[in-house]
Amino acid sequence: MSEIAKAFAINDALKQLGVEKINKGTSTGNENFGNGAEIISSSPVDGAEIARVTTTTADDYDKVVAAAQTAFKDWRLKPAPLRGEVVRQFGDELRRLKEPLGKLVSYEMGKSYQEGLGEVQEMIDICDFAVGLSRQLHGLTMHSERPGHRMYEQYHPLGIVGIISAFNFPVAVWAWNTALAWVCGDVCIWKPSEKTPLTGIACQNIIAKVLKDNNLPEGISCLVNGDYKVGEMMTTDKRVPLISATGSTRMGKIVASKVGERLGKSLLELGGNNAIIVTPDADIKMTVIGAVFGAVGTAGQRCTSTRRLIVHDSMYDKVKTAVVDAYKQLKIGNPLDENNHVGPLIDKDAVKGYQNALTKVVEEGGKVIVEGGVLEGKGFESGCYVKPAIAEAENSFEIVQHETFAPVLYLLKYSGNVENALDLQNGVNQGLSSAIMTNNLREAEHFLSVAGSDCGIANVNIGTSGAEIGGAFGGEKDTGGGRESGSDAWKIYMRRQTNTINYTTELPLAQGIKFDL
Ligand code: UN1
Repeated sequence: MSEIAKAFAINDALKQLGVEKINKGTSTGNENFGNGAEIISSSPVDGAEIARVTTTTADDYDKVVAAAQTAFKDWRLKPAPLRGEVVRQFGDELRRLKEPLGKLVSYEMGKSYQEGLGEVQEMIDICDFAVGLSRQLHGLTMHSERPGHRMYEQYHPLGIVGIISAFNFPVAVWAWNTALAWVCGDVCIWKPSEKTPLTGIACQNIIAKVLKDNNLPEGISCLVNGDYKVGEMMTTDKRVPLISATGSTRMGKIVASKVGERLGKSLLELGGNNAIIVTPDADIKMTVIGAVFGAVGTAGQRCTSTRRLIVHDSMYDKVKTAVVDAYKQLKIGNPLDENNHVGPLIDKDAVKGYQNALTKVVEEGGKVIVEGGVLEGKGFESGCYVKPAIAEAENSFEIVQHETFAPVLYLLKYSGNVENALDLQNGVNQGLSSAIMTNNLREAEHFLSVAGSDCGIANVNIGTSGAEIGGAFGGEKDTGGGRESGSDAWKIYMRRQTNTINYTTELPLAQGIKFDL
């Protein structure tokens, strides 16, 4: 074990979470199994192996689906507020285990400990939200056009929800989905990223205990592990009516077509290419904080990370100097040390993607103004630590159009009015998050109007990342169109049924059609 891991008492955290050196990566709740090859979970923090997790074979998968189907028959009959009570208990367990789980998230994924704790907090928040929601799964009552008829709608659970999550938010995105799906009466099968399998086991252990303590059937929460082949078992499986997938646009297109082929539902939360527009009326101090956190927080590995800064020409030099100066203050290193701002990328492939972006932007005519580079030497043995970089670029560059999951920020210039900035901002295929920095009401409202940002998230005087759970989260265009988390995102986890009841002795037909026998 490395000095870093020792100092951070990782072993204690693993013990508290019940994860071991070798873990069975398939679980129906009471039973853990997994007969497939092992995945090695290693930490990008120090390059050390944390543990191994066995993957899910086709037979294992069928066993999981059978347990989930059985559990659904029971779970769907429980009153929704009772399901909410179970989610409340899950939230309490997360409160109790916030520190060890936050530590494991940080160590396995490489984000700062503060962000690891923040991620567990998002899980707790969505549990609280779901508990309230369990008493609010409302449908509407409509007026029938026929006398003596009553029409209303109700929402029923779908059945099995398949969740495919990404490495960058290894636990929160699962919780957004699963906490809502559970109160809706669904059961879940989760495939975490093969880059962060251990946090998945830790979460499954937490919920399995809650379900057991409540004498609930196993199978309400299930876990599978493996690469895209295990994902494909889920996406092609008619027994799984909804697939919620988070990841790249490339992956999302494959998921959408597989699920679409069988007319299943998919909830897609895919790539972003998020911009902050900085207008002549922007507060520079706020702009710098928003832009720098957005670009380098989580080492640029959020789907909401700020990739483009679109600055008015009258402010350009000022903003450029302020942001470049701020980058000079950044400390890169062990993310478990609170003094550091930027931790490692997830793995060496991500480092390659980062290097490629910096080469490409220069090839296309851009100019690097904050040099990047891979850090070497003591503390950087994992080979995953990179320097956050900034390049002046054009929106039309191929590399600027592409989402690179790394701390590379492109500076773009606009002139004239805010419409010109919006043309740039909307001029990419992705449509997740967007922001404007301005104290000008007209510009702000225009940005939010129908002619403004085309993204699922549009913020004023806030950066692009760090959304709260209360709003619906997701985006348009190549981001996939899905909405998770707050607002009425719960509706995708349920099927809507329209019910019309005739309490007369006649049988009038709708639209006044006569059909007399
Ligand atoms: C993601 O990167 O997939 O808004 C999710 C944010 C976080 C969630 C990001 N609350 O940045």
